This record gives sequence, structure tokens and C-alpha cells, in this order.
Amino acid sequence: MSRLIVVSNRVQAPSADSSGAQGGLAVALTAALREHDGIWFGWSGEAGETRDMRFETYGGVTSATIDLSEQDIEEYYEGYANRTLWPLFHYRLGLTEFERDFQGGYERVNRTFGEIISPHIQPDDLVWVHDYHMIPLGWVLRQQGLTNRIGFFLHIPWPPTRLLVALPQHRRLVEAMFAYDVIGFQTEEWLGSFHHYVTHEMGGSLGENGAVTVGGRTIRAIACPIGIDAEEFVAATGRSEAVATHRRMIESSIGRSLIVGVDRLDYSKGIEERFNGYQRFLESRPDARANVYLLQIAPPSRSSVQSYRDIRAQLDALSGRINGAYADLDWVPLRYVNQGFPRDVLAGVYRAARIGLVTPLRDGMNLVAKEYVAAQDPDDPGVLILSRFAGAAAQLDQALLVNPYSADDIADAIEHALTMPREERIARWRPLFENVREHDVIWWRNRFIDELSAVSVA
Ligand code: ADQ
Repeated sequence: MSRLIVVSNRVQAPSADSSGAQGGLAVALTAALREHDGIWFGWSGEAGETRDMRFETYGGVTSATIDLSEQDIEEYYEGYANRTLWPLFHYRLGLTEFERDFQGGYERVNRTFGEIISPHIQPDDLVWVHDYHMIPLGWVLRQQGLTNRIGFFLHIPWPPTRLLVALPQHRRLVEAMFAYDVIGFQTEEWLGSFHHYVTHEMGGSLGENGAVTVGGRTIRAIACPIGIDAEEFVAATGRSEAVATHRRMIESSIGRSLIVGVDRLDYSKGIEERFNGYQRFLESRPDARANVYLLQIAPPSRSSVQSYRDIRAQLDALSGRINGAYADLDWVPLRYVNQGFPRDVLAGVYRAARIGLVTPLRDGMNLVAKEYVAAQDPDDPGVLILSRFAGAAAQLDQALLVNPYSADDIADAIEHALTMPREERIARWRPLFENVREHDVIWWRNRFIDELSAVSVA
């Protein structure tokens, strides 16, 4: 069996000093790395001037990390990845910053990674590169002479051609992707946008079984939606911390229905629009007002980037205004919490919530929607309200799908969910849960690795 080499910006392999709770992606890739005797390469998350690779083997998995210089971090990570590609790929042209230095730093860091990693890759290894930080890495590895099977998975949306062409040297970025053998997108929609770009901007053509050909080179591009570790999430809801949290939430709700939102604090998650929709509900249904409350959990992320500081300040102000306008002596309409919680605690919170409010303006997939579904009580499940612009909406179409830009749409959906009879909640939840369980993170990983393994090498 071939070894598996995973490359991503940050390495989430288990380590001696990690707290134990890994995310679904980390769990799935860790298990694959263990089975395939592989290595997970990436940035240490630290600044440093040497380029020494640090190897660590823990729990049967080897991780290998390097530091990046301050300049690299600024141009590659905070710059091109988080201030150029992230907003552009989430359709936010107005927030996208186009700096030549960012692109230079991005290409330089990808080159560095490729040069440092390639001596550690053996001829038979499968190489799997992840996400927008590393788009040109496959091309760099080919320059280093690698003829291995190399795959790439994009965790975020692929933007429509009309937006992507706003990126200076967009074609250079996409051409580099043809160094891969297999490219995975979260949904058919993002795959369709990629096809559009390739056929309209590069003179490419599409063939059978996902084949995409440009200038004599054929690769495979597939839609392969990521899932959660559903079995583990269901198990988490039965563990003591989840049960205790569930009880704590029910007690502190004193008979009111809990609506929950859980997101990294990011402008793509539509938290401001969600607050506006909730406010519209409070304003237009005075009788229902004191029977609900919204708990929004949103730990800050990427706070070195101005647009993230801006959204945080906007949410601080908006949450204060909503509570100032509607709170009563014994009721606060919005609990806004800026911190992260362990998975078992989240599982208990999800299970206590009558509504899961997941309203990103654009999201590659959105795993919170799947976690909310997995955590529900089968006999008395809550209702998922889901943005039609989340990748997850393509699979979870039994949810109440909303337009997150419309406060009225969100307010109507909250009312619909609160008044939904138990039979309808169960009838909607069952197919959602089946989907989450069947298309879990192990399914996703196997599907991608099978596609990559099936590529014939010259
Ligand atoms: P993210 O943008 O980070 O991921 P998402 O898919 O929702 O978004 O995953 C967030 C994860 O972080 C979930 O597992 C969630 O439980 C956890 N999380 C969020 N808030 C938390 C909190 N307060 N405490 C603890 N945990 C918290 C990117 C893409 C997505 C894509 C994923 C995976 O932007 O579109 O679904 O990668 O491919």
C-alpha cells in the first residue's frame, strides 16, 4: 500500500502538547495517515528564520512542520490567503485586497514548502494537498521532478469566473492546478464554476468521469462533499460533559426555546445578517418575544486582519443594541459569547437548541450544520435553518432553507420552526441525519483517496 502524504497550511495531527479534542478533518486524516504510514506537512504556526523541518511522531502519526518568517506570514498567510483569496472566493470583491507583494509571498512560501518537502516524498507515495493556501504547491512539486499521484481538495467555494478574473494573474493560479491529478470541490456548484472558467478562459474541454483537459493535459475534477465524524458526534452527545451541558442549558432556559448559532467570527458566516433577522423576528412578533432567546457562540479568528476587527466591532455594537432595545428584567434576547468550547460541550448545546441557525452568506460546506443535525434527539429533534448559500444546502435540503440576506426570510423561518409539529420535525430530521451519517468524513476521505489511487501514472 502506498504511503499517504498530507500537506496543509496548519498541521492538526495529534501531538504531545495538544489537548486531545481534534476536529473531524483532523480525525479523518489522522486515521488515514496511521493506516497508510504517512506524514502530515505544514506550517508550525510560529515565526522563525530557520527552515528546519521538525518531525514529531505521536499516536502513530508523523507530523513535520516548518516555521515561516515574519514577512512570509504577513504576505502569504495574512496577505494573499486571508486578504485576497478568502474574500474573493467567498464572493466578497469589496473586501478583497490585491497587492503584488502578497502574491509574491504566496508563491515564495509555496516554493519553499515544495523544495523542503520533496526530498521526503518516495516515488510510490500518494500526495494530498489541502486548501487555498497551497494551490500552486502541486506545480512546485512537479518542478522538483515528482511524478507521484498528487491530489488537491478545496475546502472553500470556487468563485464564478466573472469574479475570479478580477484577480491579477488569475490564469497563472489556475494553470498551476493542472499539475494535480485529481481536484476535489465541496459541491457540484463550485465544480461547475471551475468548469466554466476552464472552458471560457483557457479553451479547455470536459470529458467523461470528471475529465478536464487543457492544452494536452487531462486531470479529473470531482465534487466530493466533506462530512463530520458522525458516529463520534452522536457518541459525544451521550458523554457526561454533553449531558451536563444539555441539562445546564435547559435549566437556564426556564422554558424558553433556545436558538443557537456557532461560528468562527468571520464575515462569511453572515452573523450580522442573522442578528438582523432575529431582531426582525422580535420586532414583528411581540407575543412570541419572551419565549425564545438566541445564543451566538463566535470565537474571534484572524484578528490581525482589519476586516475581521471591523466585523467584530459591528457585532459588539449590534448585539448591544438588540439587548438594549428588547431585554427585560428577567430576560435577555441575545447571549453573545466570544469563546470556543470543547466538542462535547457544543454537542450538549446543539441538543438543547430547538433551532440551529446556520446562515452563512457563502460557505464551502459548513460543518456546524451537520454537527447540529447529528446531535439531535431522534424523538424530539430541533429544526435546522440553513442558508441556501452554504455548500451543505445541496445535501441538507430538508432543512428550512433561507436567503441569509433577507431579515424577513430569517424571521419567518424562526416562526415556522418554533411552531413546527413534532411529527414534521422528525420527518425532516430523519433524512438529514441519514445524509450526515452516510456521507461522513470517512466516506469523504475514502472517496478522494480512491479517486487519487485510481490515477494511472506514466
Ligand atoms: P470553517 O470556515 O472553519 O471551515 P465550518 O465548516 O463550519 O467552518 O467548521 C467549523 C468547525 O469549527 C466546526 O467543527 C465547529 O464545531 C468548530 N467551531 C466553530 N465554533 C466553535 C466554538 N465556538 N467552539 C468550538 N468549536 C467551534 C472551512 C470552510 C468550510 C468547510 C470546512 C471543512 O470554510 O466551508 O466546511 O473548512 O471543509
